Amino acid sequence: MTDPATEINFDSIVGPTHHYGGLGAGNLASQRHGGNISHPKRAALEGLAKMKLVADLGVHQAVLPPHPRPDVDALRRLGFHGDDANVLATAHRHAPNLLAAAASASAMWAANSATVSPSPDTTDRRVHITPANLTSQLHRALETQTTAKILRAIFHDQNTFIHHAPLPATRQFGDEGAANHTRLCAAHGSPGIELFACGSDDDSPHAPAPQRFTPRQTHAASQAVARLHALRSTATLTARVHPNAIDAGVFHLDVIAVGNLNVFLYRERAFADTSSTIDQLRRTFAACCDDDLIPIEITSGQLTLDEAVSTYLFNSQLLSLPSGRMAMVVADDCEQHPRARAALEHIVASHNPIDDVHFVNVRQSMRNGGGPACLRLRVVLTESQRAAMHPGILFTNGLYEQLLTWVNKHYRDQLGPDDLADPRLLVECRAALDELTQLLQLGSIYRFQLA
Ligand code: SUG
Repeated sequence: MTDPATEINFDSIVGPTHHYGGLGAGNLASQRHGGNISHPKRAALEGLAKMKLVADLGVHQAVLPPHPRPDVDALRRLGFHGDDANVLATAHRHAPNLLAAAASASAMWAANSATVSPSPDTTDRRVHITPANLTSQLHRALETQTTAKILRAIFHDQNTFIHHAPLPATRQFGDEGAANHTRLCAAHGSPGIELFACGSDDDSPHAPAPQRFTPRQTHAASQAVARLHALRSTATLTARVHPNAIDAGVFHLDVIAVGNLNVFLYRERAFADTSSTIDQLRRTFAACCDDDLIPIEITSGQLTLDEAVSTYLFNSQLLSLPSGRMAMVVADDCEQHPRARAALEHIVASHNPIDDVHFVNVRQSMRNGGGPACLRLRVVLTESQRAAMHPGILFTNGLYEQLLTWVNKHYRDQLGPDDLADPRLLVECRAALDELTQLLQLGSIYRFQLA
């Protein structure tokens, strides 16, 4: 009997401390908006509305809970002491950048939480999960342990899911998770090929490197994840993102390419050697998936590199619908941008399975460099594997209503840099997360709940 597989989009609920810290390395939007007033309630509601849209399209949707912030334990590890209020006040006075990092709600970008390889791709037929170490920046590196804990709580069945430890937390193994990983296949439940993208490669020290921004994902990290996940080497590819793209603000592959099933949408010169990468993808896909890849190239004439980064057209969710066709969920910045809109019209009009575009307002996240695709982690599971995961996180209309009430009850309308030191914010955040774990029936997953 067949056990059909489908993709579940796991979106992180935007946390109550969503703010603009100017923290994102190589991330132009984050740098531009650093210090601005943020709107956490609006951000969380925008995220929920996107989840509702995806669920209403008939695509499986689930949630990940936010992380407790500000992370006072991290500030204590950096030498701030006293009670929580004192830790926050002294960090605010002496190192506001560290407080901003410790308060970041960056776990909202679930695409960076982990790399997941579904069972048809792995030689032991289990689902492999590696939380990203996110070593490139402090605020993101603080996510890893909590992410690992949350993923273990959700995917708890050891016969089905294998949880690997994050890679060693050194620059050599800088890993930013699924944002640099694309799976292509003929059907979700059949063996696919996995493309890993990196920004630097110790094996090719003479290859041109970005001059302005340090790449976040290394070749060594991608290779280690591929090994851990027991992927077939013949079905695994690594490619370097073009150094000029990284310098223009493409800090993850998902800022310049997106794939689903047999479709790969990318911008010309996304990779250091795009034509050879696409050629390799075609050949590997044909050999492993017994089907033809449909590459869709957007040219520089259609969208310049700067336009790709400012509109985030490629940071769209490319979804398989129950009808067998595909739809894109796109940031509404593209709707306002005539050339991005024209590129989307061209995609829909061309001969490929994509025939619909849905615009979403995720502007609070976009101002920190996170579009629709950044906000979700894709997990392909068979029906029986889905039954083996914690059900409380599945997005239903009932959960949606509960989450709306929960956000409206607990979230502030706005936050500025000074608010991060307010000890009441910490208390509010803990109360909110404590209630959320009950809503999601996750038990006590946060350290503060064990104290
Ligand atoms: O790592 N922004 C995130 C955005 C991550 C987007 N994810 C994907 N492309 N998949 C980052 O740069 C900004 C936080 C701040 O500035 O407050 C930030 O971390």
